[in-house]
Amino acid sequence: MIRIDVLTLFGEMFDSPLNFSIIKRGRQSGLIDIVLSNIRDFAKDSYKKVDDKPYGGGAGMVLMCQPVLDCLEHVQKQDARPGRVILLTPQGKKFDQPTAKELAAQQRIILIAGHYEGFDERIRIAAGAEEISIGDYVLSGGELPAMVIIDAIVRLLPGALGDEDSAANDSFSDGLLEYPQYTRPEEFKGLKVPDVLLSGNHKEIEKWRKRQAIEKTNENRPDLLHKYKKQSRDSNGAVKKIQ
Ligand code: 4HQ
Repeated sequence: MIRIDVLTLFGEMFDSPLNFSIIKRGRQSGLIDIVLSNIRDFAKDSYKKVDDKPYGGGAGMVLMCQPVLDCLEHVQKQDARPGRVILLTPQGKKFDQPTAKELAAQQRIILIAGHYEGFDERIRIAAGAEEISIGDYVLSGGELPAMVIIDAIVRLLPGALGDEDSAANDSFSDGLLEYPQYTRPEEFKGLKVPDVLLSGNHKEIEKWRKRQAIEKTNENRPDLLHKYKKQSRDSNGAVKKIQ
């Protein structure tokens, strides 16, 4: 069972996301153990202070080394497995599906979420932490990024998704966005389901879906299409035929 620790000042933010749907099922069925710890419990003074002004001046507050590192030491002692320590920060490496797969293969992960403030750099150094960002925008805290990462990991654990679902067909699994899907009725307010999907011709359906996936990726994520073309080159360096 994979263990994910989250160090945070706002554990209540996790209550709802961790208790619905696939994450709830994953916890109930023993696929994953999620342990929240409150950094403020490790504050030393009577005000429970965990942050302070930045040296050199500037706006905002900075999370102090002592409460975060004491909290980390405390959770590390709870389990013999060392665990990768990850700071959620916009300065980190961008989170993506390959990273989710890599993390889903770990035994233990420790996520550190700061709220409002950044981290004293010595937290990263002393903890031997990696830094991960979920995207190029600024949030008010690392809690939502921690939840995003947990969600992406849990659904990749063997047995987390029902039989009918599969992580294999997801967007990104082959480097392209997913093709468009349709369900009943065949016509809605004059909008028809493409004939090919009703044809029963599986080869033609497969070709149509591939073409649509490429068009969608070209339109919305040309950056992904460039990667896809590179990965699709054969041993002679020629681009494999896209039908
Ligand atoms: N923040 N990906 C600032 C983020 C963020 C992101 C988390 C805001 C950390 C201190 N984290 N706090 N984007 O914007 O991970």
